[in-house]
Amino acid sequence: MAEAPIRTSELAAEYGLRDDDLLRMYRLVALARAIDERMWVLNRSGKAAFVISGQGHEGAQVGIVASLRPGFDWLVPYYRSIAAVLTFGMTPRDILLAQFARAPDPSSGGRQMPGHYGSAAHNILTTSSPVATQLLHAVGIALAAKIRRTGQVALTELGDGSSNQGDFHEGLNFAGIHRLPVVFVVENNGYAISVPMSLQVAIPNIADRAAAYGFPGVVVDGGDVLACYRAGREAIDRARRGEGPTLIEAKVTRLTPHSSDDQQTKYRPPEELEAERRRDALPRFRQQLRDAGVLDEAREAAIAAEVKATVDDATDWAERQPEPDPATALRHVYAAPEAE
Ligand SMILES: Cc1ncc(C[n+]2csc(CCOP(=O)(O)OP(=O)(O)O)c2C)c(N)n1
Repeated sequence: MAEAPIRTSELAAEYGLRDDDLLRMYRLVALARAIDERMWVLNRSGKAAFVISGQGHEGAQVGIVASLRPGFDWLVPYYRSIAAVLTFGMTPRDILLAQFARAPDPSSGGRQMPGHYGSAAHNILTTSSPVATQLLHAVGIALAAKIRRTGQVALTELGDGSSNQGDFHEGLNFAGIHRLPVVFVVENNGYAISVPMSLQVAIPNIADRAAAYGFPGVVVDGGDVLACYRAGREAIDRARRGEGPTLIEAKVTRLTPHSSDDQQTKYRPPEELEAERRRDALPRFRQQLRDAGVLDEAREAAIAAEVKATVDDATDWAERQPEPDPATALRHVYAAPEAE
């Protein structure tokens, strides 16, 4: 059978993309959502101790990270970065290994709590629990890239609440002074656990803080995958050209409680939760691709079936993997001699 020609719809052309790029992004958003939903099922059925979710953040992450070069640039994630690490090369099996805390888990060998993604093989730095510390790591990586003239870009993600930590301001200040190749992505979901934006900061946009450090701050609708793609591409290109950092604030929505240990109905009214669903990137992107003639029923069904099979495989396979050997409990805690 002859291969179907690669189409470029008007929508794809508007963003300098091809239809298969759009479909790849759509699949990643759908895949991240399906993995996330599976993690909650595993938690509620007693198989996974803890879940911290990226539901409502996927479109922003896929769109923004799409312009990084996997295996060359650096991604410094946080606990909601499931879609970002998938876009940058981690696999659904990798995510599920972390969720089950199994020995082959690339993030930490089953040692960290779930949601602390990392992969040495993919230039994804290990996630650290204290929020905003990752900014300083990304700034350090960007400094090294500048000194070594590698052309690499570091991109880090964080929440709105994390932008009130001292680390955030120190990191942005240093990056601004030295014009480092780093992109800061604040995924503003309106809450830091139960604390709403209005009680966290006295300004409407976190992006405005970039002005104090001498580089652009950009606000983007985090439910609009292609707007995020454009913002990410511009920031990454700018960093690679040596023009310095960008702060992107993606206004996203948090569709789940803060974590599996939280009950958001205690502090979010039902009308708010209902309204938030309308901002979700997944159905919006699906409709956009249907309207543009990129996604038809058959394609949509094929992607859904493939995503389900992939998540089932990752779940069953990861669950069968061995737990870490207790004798190795101190590995990665203390520096080991080089030749052991
Ligand atoms: C330094 C530090 N303080 C407090 C915590 C506990 N904590 C974990 S997540 C979180 C909320 C962070 O909110 P935000 O940055 O808006 O991210 P979100 O979880 O909303 O995506 C807090 C306070 C922490 N992990 N580290």
